[in-house]
Amino acid sequence: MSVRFLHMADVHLGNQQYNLSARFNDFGRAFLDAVDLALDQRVDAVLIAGDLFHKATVEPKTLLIAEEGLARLQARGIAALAVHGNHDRARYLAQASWVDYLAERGLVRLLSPVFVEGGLLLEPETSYIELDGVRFVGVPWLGAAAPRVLREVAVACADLNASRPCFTVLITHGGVEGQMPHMPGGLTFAELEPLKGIVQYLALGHLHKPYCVDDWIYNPGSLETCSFDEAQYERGVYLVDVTGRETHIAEHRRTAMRPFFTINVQTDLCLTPDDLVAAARAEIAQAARKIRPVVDQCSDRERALPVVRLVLRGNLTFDRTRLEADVLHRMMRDEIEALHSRVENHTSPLKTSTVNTETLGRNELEKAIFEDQARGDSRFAGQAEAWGNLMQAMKALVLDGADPAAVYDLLDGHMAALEDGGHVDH
Ligand SMILES: [Mn+2]
Repeated sequence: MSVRFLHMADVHLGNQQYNLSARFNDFGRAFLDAVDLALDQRVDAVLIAGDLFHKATVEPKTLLIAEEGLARLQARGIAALAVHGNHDRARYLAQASWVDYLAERGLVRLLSPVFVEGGLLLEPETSYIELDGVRFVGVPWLGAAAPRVLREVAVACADLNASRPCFTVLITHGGVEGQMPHMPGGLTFAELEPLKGIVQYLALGHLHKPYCVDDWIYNPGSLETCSFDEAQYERGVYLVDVTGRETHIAEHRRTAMRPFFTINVQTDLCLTPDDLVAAARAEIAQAARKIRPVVDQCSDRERALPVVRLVLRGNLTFDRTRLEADVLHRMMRDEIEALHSRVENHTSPLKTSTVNTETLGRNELEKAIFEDQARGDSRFAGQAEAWGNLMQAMKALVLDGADPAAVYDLLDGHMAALEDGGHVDH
Protein backbone atom coordinates (compact mmCIF):
# COMPACT_ATOMS: atom_id res chain seq x y z
CA MET A 1 0.00 0.00 0.00
CA SER A 2 1.44 3.34 -1.00
CA VAL A 3 -0.76 6.36 -1.31
CA ARG A 4 0.52 9.91 -1.14
CA PHE A 5 -1.72 12.91 -0.65
CA LEU A 6 -1.45 16.64 -0.09
CA HIS A 7 -3.72 18.21 2.54
CA MET A 8 -4.52 21.91 2.26
CA ALA A 9 -7.26 24.02 3.80
CA ASP A 10 -8.49 27.60 4.04
CA VAL A 11 -7.32 28.76 0.64
CA HIS A 12 -9.69 31.75 0.80
CA LEU A 13 -9.52 32.43 -2.93
CA GLY A 14 -10.98 35.83 -3.77
CA ASN A 15 -9.86 37.56 -0.59
CA GLN A 16 -9.05 41.07 -1.79
CA GLN A 17 -7.46 42.00 1.54
CA TYR A 18 -7.11 45.75 2.27
CA ASN A 19 -8.86 46.20 -1.07
CA LEU A 20 -5.54 45.52 -2.83
CA SER A 21 -5.39 43.60 -6.09
CA ALA A 22 -1.89 42.47 -5.06
CA ARG A 23 -3.42 40.68 -2.07
CA PHE A 24 -6.10 39.11 -4.28
CA ASN A 25 -3.28 37.80 -6.48
CA ASP A 26 -1.36 36.51 -3.43
CA PHE A 27 -4.22 34.21 -2.45
CA GLY A 28 -4.47 32.91 -6.02
CA ARG A 29 -0.73 32.40 -6.29
CA ALA A 30 -0.60 30.54 -2.96
CA PHE A 31 -3.23 28.10 -4.25
CA LEU A 32 -1.48 27.53 -7.59
CA ASP A 33 1.87 27.06 -5.76
CA ALA A 34 0.28 24.38 -3.55
CA VAL A 35 -1.16 22.69 -6.66
CA ASP A 36 2.27 22.73 -8.30
CA LEU A 37 3.78 21.20 -5.17
CA ALA A 38 1.19 18.40 -5.45
CA LEU A 39 2.23 17.84 -9.08
CA ASP A 40 5.95 17.85 -8.19
CA GLN A 41 5.35 15.37 -5.39
CA ARG A 42 3.27 13.11 -7.65
CA VAL A 43 0.51 12.77 -5.10
CA ASP A 44 -2.53 10.58 -5.69
CA ALA A 45 -4.99 13.02 -4.15
CA VAL A 46 -5.29 16.61 -2.98
CA LEU A 47 -7.57 17.32 -0.02
CA ILE A 48 -9.16 20.73 0.35
CA ALA A 49 -10.56 20.75 3.90
CA GLY A 50 -12.98 23.66 3.48
CA ASP A 51 -12.88 27.37 2.67
CA LEU A 52 -11.55 27.06 -0.86
CA PHE A 53 -13.35 30.36 -1.40
CA HIS A 54 -13.31 33.39 0.87
CA LYS A 55 -16.99 34.11 0.35
CA ALA A 56 -20.13 32.33 -0.80
CA THR A 57 -20.34 34.83 -3.67
CA VAL A 58 -17.48 34.27 -6.09
CA GLU A 59 -16.17 36.73 -8.70
CA PRO A 60 -15.47 35.39 -12.21
CA LYS A 61 -11.71 36.04 -11.87
CA THR A 62 -11.69 34.05 -8.61
CA LEU A 63 -13.49 31.17 -10.25
CA LEU A 64 -10.97 31.18 -13.10
CA ILE A 65 -8.08 30.67 -10.65
CA ALA A 66 -9.90 27.81 -8.91
CA GLU A 67 -10.65 26.17 -12.25
CA GLU A 68 -7.08 26.63 -13.47
CA GLY A 69 -5.57 24.95 -10.40
CA LEU A 70 -8.07 22.10 -10.34
CA ALA A 71 -7.67 21.53 -14.08
CA ARG A 72 -3.89 21.11 -13.59
CA LEU A 73 -4.63 18.33 -11.10
CA GLN A 74 -7.25 16.77 -13.36
CA ALA A 75 -4.85 16.73 -16.31
CA ARG A 76 -2.47 14.60 -14.25
CA GLY A 77 -5.21 12.29 -12.97
CA ILE A 78 -4.96 13.57 -9.38
CA ALA A 79 -8.22 13.42 -7.43
CA ALA A 80 -9.22 16.71 -5.77
CA LEU A 81 -11.39 16.00 -2.72
CA ALA A 82 -13.19 18.86 -1.03
CA VAL A 83 -15.68 19.62 1.74
CA HIS A 84 -17.61 22.82 2.33
CA GLY A 85 -16.19 25.25 4.90
CA ASN A 86 -18.09 27.97 6.74
CA HIS A 87 -16.92 30.53 4.18
CA ASP A 88 -17.80 28.80 0.93
CA ARG A 89 -20.95 26.81 1.67
CA ALA A 90 -24.15 28.00 0.02
CA ARG A 91 -25.65 30.93 1.83
CA TYR A 92 -29.14 29.49 1.85
CA LEU A 93 -30.15 25.92 2.45
CA ALA A 94 -30.92 23.98 -0.73
CA GLN A 95 -29.04 26.52 -2.84
CA ALA A 96 -25.94 25.35 -4.73
CA SER A 97 -22.51 26.77 -3.84
CA TRP A 98 -19.65 27.55 -6.19
CA VAL A 99 -17.89 24.43 -4.91
CA ASP A 100 -21.01 22.51 -6.00
CA TYR A 101 -20.53 24.10 -9.40
CA LEU A 102 -16.90 22.90 -9.55
CA ALA A 103 -18.06 19.41 -8.55
CA GLU A 104 -20.74 19.50 -11.25
CA ARG A 105 -18.00 20.32 -13.78
CA GLY A 106 -16.00 17.31 -12.57
CA LEU A 107 -13.12 19.40 -11.19
CA VAL A 108 -13.54 18.35 -7.53
CA ARG A 109 -15.19 15.56 -5.61
CA LEU A 110 -17.31 17.31 -3.00
CA LEU A 111 -17.85 14.81 -0.20
CA SER A 112 -20.61 14.73 2.42
CA PRO A 113 -22.61 12.17 4.36
CA VAL A 114 -26.16 11.67 3.13
CA PHE A 115 -28.42 12.99 5.86
CA VAL A 116 -31.59 10.95 6.27
CA GLU A 117 -34.46 10.91 8.72
CA GLY A 118 -32.93 10.13 12.11
CA GLY A 119 -29.30 9.79 11.02
CA LEU A 120 -26.82 9.66 8.18
CA LEU A 121 -25.39 7.29 5.62
CA LEU A 122 -21.95 7.10 4.06
CA GLU A 123 -22.43 6.41 0.36
CA PRO A 124 -19.58 5.52 -2.02
CA GLU A 125 -18.68 8.37 -4.42
CA THR A 126 -20.96 10.84 -2.59
CA SER A 127 -19.55 10.53 0.94
CA TYR A 128 -16.26 8.76 0.37
CA ILE A 129 -13.90 7.41 -2.25
CA GLU A 130 -11.33 4.64 -1.95
CA LEU A 131 -7.87 4.72 -3.46
CA ASP A 132 -5.65 1.69 -3.10
CA GLY A 133 -6.68 0.78 0.46
CA VAL A 134 -7.22 4.35 1.65
CA ARG A 135 -10.76 5.56 2.28
CA PHE A 136 -11.29 9.34 2.10
CA VAL A 137 -14.50 10.36 3.88
CA GLY A 138 -15.78 13.98 3.75
CA VAL A 139 -17.94 15.87 6.24
CA PRO A 140 -18.77 19.57 5.66
CA TRP A 141 -18.65 22.40 8.20
CA LEU A 142 -21.37 21.63 10.73
CA GLY A 143 -21.11 24.31 13.39
CA ALA A 144 -22.83 23.27 16.60
CA ALA A 145 -24.07 19.98 15.13
CA ALA A 146 -20.49 18.71 14.66
CA PRO A 147 -20.16 16.59 17.85
CA ARG A 148 -23.38 14.66 17.21
CA VAL A 149 -22.71 14.15 13.48
CA LEU A 150 -19.08 13.07 14.07
CA ARG A 151 -20.29 10.42 16.56
CA GLU A 152 -22.58 9.02 13.86
CA VAL A 153 -19.81 9.26 11.24
CA ALA A 154 -17.51 7.26 13.54
CA VAL A 155 -20.08 4.46 13.73
CA ALA A 156 -20.62 4.50 9.95
CA CYS A 157 -16.82 4.44 9.32
CA ALA A 158 -16.45 1.47 11.68
CA ASP A 159 -19.19 -0.35 9.71
CA LEU A 160 -17.36 0.28 6.44
CA ASN A 161 -14.12 -0.99 8.00
CA ALA A 162 -15.87 -4.15 9.16
CA SER A 163 -16.71 -5.09 5.57
CA ARG A 164 -13.52 -3.72 4.03
CA PRO A 165 -10.70 -2.50 6.30
CA CYS A 166 -9.05 0.66 5.00
CA PHE A 167 -6.71 3.38 6.24
CA THR A 168 -9.38 6.01 6.91
CA VAL A 169 -8.89 9.71 6.23
CA LEU A 170 -11.73 11.94 7.47
CA ILE A 171 -11.81 15.39 5.85
CA THR A 172 -13.79 18.06 7.68
CA HIS A 173 -13.83 21.73 8.55
CA GLY A 174 -13.70 22.53 12.27
CA GLY A 175 -11.22 23.66 14.90
CA VAL A 176 -9.93 21.88 17.97
CA GLU A 177 -10.48 23.74 21.24
CA GLY A 178 -7.61 25.66 22.79
CA GLN A 179 -5.52 25.89 19.63
CA MET A 180 -6.03 29.62 19.10
CA PRO A 181 -6.32 31.72 22.24
CA HIS A 182 -8.64 34.39 20.80
CA MET A 183 -10.96 31.83 19.18
CA PRO A 184 -12.84 30.01 21.93
CA GLY A 185 -14.97 26.97 21.20
CA GLY A 186 -14.16 24.24 18.73
CA LEU A 187 -14.26 20.50 19.05
CA THR A 188 -13.20 19.11 22.42
CA PHE A 189 -11.02 16.02 22.73
CA ALA A 190 -14.00 14.21 24.29
CA GLU A 191 -16.01 15.01 21.16
CA LEU A 192 -13.24 13.70 18.90
CA GLU A 193 -12.65 10.56 20.98
CA PRO A 194 -15.21 8.37 19.08
CA LEU A 195 -13.15 8.85 15.89
CA LYS A 196 -9.90 7.73 17.48
CA GLY A 197 -8.71 4.35 16.26
CA ILE A 198 -11.32 4.39 13.47
CA VAL A 199 -9.92 7.40 11.63
CA GLN A 200 -6.15 7.26 11.13
CA TYR A 201 -5.81 10.76 9.68
CA LEU A 202 -8.27 13.52 10.61
CA ALA A 203 -7.79 16.21 7.94
CA LEU A 204 -9.02 19.49 9.38
CA GLY A 205 -9.36 23.06 8.22
CA HIS A 206 -10.84 26.17 9.81
CA LEU A 207 -8.15 27.49 12.16
CA HIS A 208 -5.54 29.37 10.16
CA LYS A 209 -2.65 27.95 12.13
CA PRO A 210 -0.87 24.63 11.60
CA TYR A 211 -1.15 22.05 14.35
CA CYS A 212 -0.95 18.33 14.82
CA VAL A 213 -2.29 16.41 17.81
CA ASP A 214 -1.18 12.87 18.72
CA ASP A 215 -0.17 12.02 15.13
CA TRP A 216 -3.76 11.67 13.94
CA ILE A 217 -5.33 15.17 14.00
CA TYR A 218 -3.85 17.50 11.41
CA ASN A 219 -4.56 21.11 10.46
CA PRO A 220 -2.24 22.65 7.85
CA GLY A 221 -3.22 26.32 8.42
CA SER A 222 -4.37 28.71 5.74
CA LEU A 223 -2.16 29.29 2.69
CA GLU A 224 -2.12 33.05 3.15
CA THR A 225 -2.61 35.45 6.07
CA CYS A 226 -6.24 36.55 6.43
CA SER A 227 -5.63 38.91 9.36
CA PHE A 228 -2.87 40.20 11.65
CA ASP A 229 -4.32 37.97 14.43
CA GLU A 230 -2.89 34.95 12.64
CA ALA A 231 0.21 36.60 11.14
CA GLN A 232 2.54 35.06 13.72
CA TYR A 233 1.89 31.49 12.55
CA GLU A 234 3.70 29.59 9.84
CA ARG A 235 1.40 28.12 7.28
CA GLY A 236 1.49 25.59 4.50
CA VAL A 237 0.28 22.11 3.62
CA TYR A 238 0.73 18.54 4.85
CA LEU A 239 2.34 16.01 2.56
CA VAL A 240 1.31 12.54 3.69
CA ASP A 241 2.45 9.04 2.77
CA VAL A 242 0.20 6.21 3.84
CA THR A 243 2.61 3.36 4.48
CA GLY A 244 0.34 0.65 5.88
CA ARG A 245 -3.15 -0.19 7.09
CA GLU A 246 -2.62 1.99 10.17
CA THR A 247 0.62 3.82 9.50
CA HIS A 248 1.54 7.04 7.76
CA ILE A 249 4.20 9.72 7.62
CA ALA A 250 3.08 13.36 7.55
CA GLU A 251 5.32 16.33 6.86
CA HIS A 252 4.26 19.96 7.19
CA ARG A 253 5.59 21.93 4.24
CA ARG A 254 5.72 25.69 4.44
CA THR A 255 4.59 27.44 1.30
CA ALA A 256 5.61 30.92 0.14
CA MET A 257 3.50 33.78 1.42
CA ARG A 258 3.49 37.54 1.86
CA PRO A 259 5.42 38.64 4.99
CA PHE A 260 3.49 40.51 7.70
CA PHE A 261 5.26 42.74 10.20
CA THR A 262 4.05 44.46 13.39
CA ILE A 263 5.82 47.45 14.96
CA ASN A 264 4.78 48.01 18.59
CA VAL A 265 4.98 51.39 20.27
CA GLN A 266 4.42 51.57 24.02
CA THR A 267 2.68 54.86 24.80
CA ASP A 268 2.74 54.96 28.64
CA LEU A 269 5.88 57.06 28.85
CA CYS A 270 4.91 59.45 26.06
CA LEU A 271 3.56 62.52 27.81
CA THR A 272 2.99 64.59 24.69
CA PRO A 273 2.13 63.86 21.05
CA ASP A 274 5.71 64.85 20.18
CA ASP A 275 7.09 62.22 22.58
CA LEU A 276 4.93 59.65 20.86
CA VAL A 277 6.11 60.63 17.38
CA ALA A 278 9.74 60.39 18.58
CA ALA A 279 9.17 56.95 20.10
CA ALA A 280 7.44 55.75 16.94
CA ARG A 281 10.24 57.14 14.77
CA ALA A 282 12.82 55.06 16.67
CA GLU A 283 10.74 51.85 16.38
CA ILE A 284 10.06 52.43 12.69
CA ALA A 285 13.77 53.00 11.97
CA GLN A 286 14.63 49.77 13.77
CA ALA A 287 11.99 47.84 11.81
CA ALA A 288 13.19 49.34 8.53
CA ARG A 289 16.71 48.05 9.24
CA LYS A 290 15.28 44.53 9.66
CA ILE A 291 12.93 44.59 6.67
CA ARG A 292 15.12 46.23 4.02
CA PRO A 293 17.77 43.47 3.64
CA VAL A 294 15.07 40.78 3.47
CA VAL A 295 13.32 42.58 0.60
CA ASP A 296 16.63 43.31 -1.17
CA GLN A 297 17.69 39.66 -1.01
CA CYS A 298 14.48 38.33 -2.52
CA SER A 299 14.47 37.58 -6.22
CA ASP A 300 10.77 38.36 -6.49
CA ARG A 301 10.91 41.81 -4.92
CA GLU A 302 7.22 42.60 -5.39
CA ARG A 303 6.19 39.49 -3.48
CA ALA A 304 8.66 40.21 -0.67
CA LEU A 305 7.23 43.64 0.14
CA PRO A 306 5.57 43.23 3.54
CA VAL A 307 2.26 44.30 4.99
CA VAL A 308 3.29 46.45 7.97
CA ARG A 309 1.30 47.86 10.83
CA LEU A 310 2.24 50.20 13.65
CA VAL A 311 0.36 49.39 16.85
CA LEU A 312 0.08 51.85 19.72
CA ARG A 313 -0.27 49.96 23.00
CA GLY A 314 -0.63 50.93 26.64
CA ASN A 315 -2.22 53.96 28.27
CA LEU A 316 -2.56 57.12 26.28
CA THR A 317 -1.58 59.99 28.57
CA PHE A 318 -3.15 62.71 26.46
CA ASP A 319 -6.47 63.17 24.72
CA ARG A 320 -6.81 60.85 21.73
CA THR A 321 -7.92 63.71 19.48
CA ARG A 322 -4.33 65.04 19.73
CA LEU A 323 -2.95 61.81 18.31
CA GLU A 324 -1.45 62.52 14.89
CA ALA A 325 -2.11 59.25 13.12
CA ASP A 326 -1.42 60.78 9.71
CA VAL A 327 2.07 61.88 10.83
CA LEU A 328 2.81 58.32 12.02
CA HIS A 329 1.45 56.90 8.79
CA ARG A 330 3.57 59.23 6.65
CA MET A 331 6.69 58.24 8.64
CA MET A 332 5.96 54.58 7.96
CA ARG A 333 5.52 55.19 4.24
CA ASP A 334 8.74 57.23 4.06
CA GLU A 335 10.90 54.76 6.01
CA ILE A 336 9.63 51.32 4.99
CA GLU A 337 9.03 50.05 1.51
CA ALA A 338 5.87 48.03 2.02
CA LEU A 339 2.96 46.69 0.04
CA HIS A 340 0.60 48.21 2.59
CA SER A 341 1.06 50.03 5.88
CA ARG A 342 -1.43 50.93 8.57
CA VAL A 343 -1.62 52.47 12.04
CA GLU A 344 -3.73 50.83 14.75
CA ASN A 345 -4.53 52.52 18.04
CA HIS A 346 -5.00 49.92 20.78
CA THR A 347 -4.39 52.33 23.67
CA SER A 348 -6.71 53.00 26.56
CA PRO A 349 -7.16 56.41 28.18
CA LEU A 350 -5.30 56.90 31.44
CA LYS A 351 -7.39 56.33 34.55
CA THR A 352 -5.79 57.08 37.87
CA SER A 353 -8.52 57.52 40.43
CA THR A 354 -10.86 54.81 41.54
CA VAL A 355 -14.25 56.40 41.82
CA ASN A 356 -16.48 54.53 44.20
CA THR A 357 -19.89 55.07 42.67
CA GLU A 358 -21.64 53.29 45.55
CA THR A 359 -20.88 55.81 48.25
CA LEU A 360 -20.52 59.15 46.46
CA GLY A 361 -23.41 61.58 46.15
CA ARG A 362 -24.36 62.93 42.76
CA ASN A 363 -22.35 66.11 43.16
CA GLU A 364 -19.20 64.38 44.40
CA LEU A 365 -19.47 61.73 41.71
CA GLU A 366 -19.65 64.41 39.03
CA LYS A 367 -16.61 66.15 40.48
CA ALA A 368 -14.67 62.87 40.58
CA ILE A 369 -15.49 62.15 36.94
CA PHE A 370 -14.42 65.65 35.83
CA GLU A 371 -11.16 65.24 37.73
CA ASP A 372 -10.61 61.88 36.11
CA GLN A 373 -10.99 63.42 32.67
CA ALA A 374 -8.38 66.02 33.55
CA ARG A 375 -6.08 63.32 34.92
CA GLY A 376 -6.31 61.41 31.62
CA ASP A 377 -4.64 64.26 29.74
CA SER A 378 -1.00 65.07 30.47
CA ARG A 379 -1.67 68.82 29.93
CA PHE A 380 -4.16 68.94 32.80
CA ALA A 381 -3.13 65.99 34.99
CA GLY A 382 -0.89 68.09 37.28
CA GLN A 383 -3.85 70.21 38.41
CA ALA A 384 -6.65 67.74 37.96
CA GLU A 385 -8.56 68.94 41.00
CA ALA A 386 -8.55 72.57 39.88
CA TRP A 387 -9.67 71.61 36.35
CA GLY A 388 -12.36 69.38 37.81
CA ASN A 389 -13.66 72.23 39.92
CA LEU A 390 -13.63 74.55 36.92
CA MET A 391 -15.57 72.11 34.72
CA GLN A 392 -18.17 71.73 37.44
CA ALA A 393 -18.47 75.50 37.85
CA MET A 394 -18.81 76.03 34.10
CA LYS A 395 -21.48 73.39 33.88
CA ALA A 396 -23.44 75.08 36.67
CA LEU A 397 -23.23 78.43 34.84
CA VAL A 398 -24.47 76.93 31.59
CA LEU A 399 -27.39 75.22 33.34
CA ASP A 400 -28.30 78.50 35.00
CA GLY A 401 -28.61 80.02 31.52
CA ALA A 402 -25.61 82.31 31.97
CA ASP A 403 -24.40 84.44 29.12
CA PRO A 404 -21.69 82.59 27.04
CA ALA A 405 -19.37 85.54 27.70
CA ALA A 406 -19.63 84.89 31.44
CA VAL A 407 -18.70 81.23 30.91
CA TYR A 408 -15.75 82.33 28.82
CA ASP A 409 -14.61 84.82 31.46
CA LEU A 410 -14.59 82.11 34.07
CA LEU A 411 -12.42 79.88 31.88
CA ASP A 412 -10.14 82.76 30.93
CA GLY A 413 -9.58 83.77 34.55
CA HIS A 414 -8.81 80.18 35.49
CA MET A 415 -6.25 79.75 32.70
CA ALA A 416 -4.53 83.01 33.65
CA ALA A 417 -4.35 81.95 37.30
CA LEU A 418 -2.89 78.55 36.35
CA GLU A 419 -0.28 80.12 34.11
CA ASP A 420 0.77 82.30 37.03
CA GLY A 421 1.19 79.10 38.97
CA GLY A 422 -1.44 80.28 41.44
CA HIS A 423 -4.07 78.27 43.11
CA VAL A 424 -7.62 78.72 41.88
CA ASP A 425 -10.30 78.91 44.46
CA HIS A 426 -14.01 78.79 43.70
MN1 LIG B 1 -11.05 29.74 6.94
